[in-house]
Amino acid sequence: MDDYYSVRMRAADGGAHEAGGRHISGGERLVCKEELEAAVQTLLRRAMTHELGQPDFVNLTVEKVARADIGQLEALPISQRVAHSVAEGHAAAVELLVQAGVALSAAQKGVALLVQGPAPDGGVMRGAVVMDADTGARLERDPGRGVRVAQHDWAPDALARWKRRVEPLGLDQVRVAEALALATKVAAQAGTVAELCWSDDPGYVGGYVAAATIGYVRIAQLKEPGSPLGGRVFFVRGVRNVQDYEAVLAVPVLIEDATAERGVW
Ligand code: PML
Repeated sequence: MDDYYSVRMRAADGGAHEAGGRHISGGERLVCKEELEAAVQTLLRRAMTHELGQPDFVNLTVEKVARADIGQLEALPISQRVAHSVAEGHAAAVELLVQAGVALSAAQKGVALLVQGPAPDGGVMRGAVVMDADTGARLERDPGRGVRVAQHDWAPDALARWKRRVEPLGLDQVRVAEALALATKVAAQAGTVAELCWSDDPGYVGGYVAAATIGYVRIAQLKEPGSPLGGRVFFVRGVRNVQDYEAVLAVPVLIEDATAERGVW
């Protein structure tokens, strides 16, 4: 079996070192050797052409991963909720989070946190908030960094199949595929109750709520156009050690597409 390569990118400005600066963009790939060069190029292009501006710091790392160490997960089924306004989108998000098992007050707190900007300076974080699904307490050790999900991607054939299937719905977009892969990994992790996400790209107002119980539910509008605020909240239960939780989120997995056989998207 050929080895794979994990490719990670983080771009920032206002501080040319790993820890500092304003987060601009990031990306994760897990690819075979033949796809490595293209994956690096695509992530570098993303870093250098982001709508938030040119970074003065780009960290690109490439790491070999033994094929035998890579697990496999089935992509969550995908569905969509209409929202004609931000208020409607937030109401849908809270309703879905509660349906997935998050306490109402914690769900509302998660939404409010992404609205206000979850980092200590009121901006976006590099990773995700980890929130107690019952109390709404924030659990991540560094609220500027949060936790990151690493070493995941679509299995090459699975992505092509999934894209063909969702193309009639207009969902065959890199952004949706990447978000679905990440959400699938987070939802499968012991301790996760649900995830809330909306984009921090000013030009993209959509997001989703995802959980093993409800699948990946896209919500059309969760913020006003032009807003640079967004991010991810992982609602958890029974997670005693966030470092251990994050370590499992970095275990390599490839996402398979088996939803077609189950008759759902
Ligand atoms: C979707 O529309 O389903 C994808 C939302 C992803 C938001 C995060 C991002 O900007 O990538």
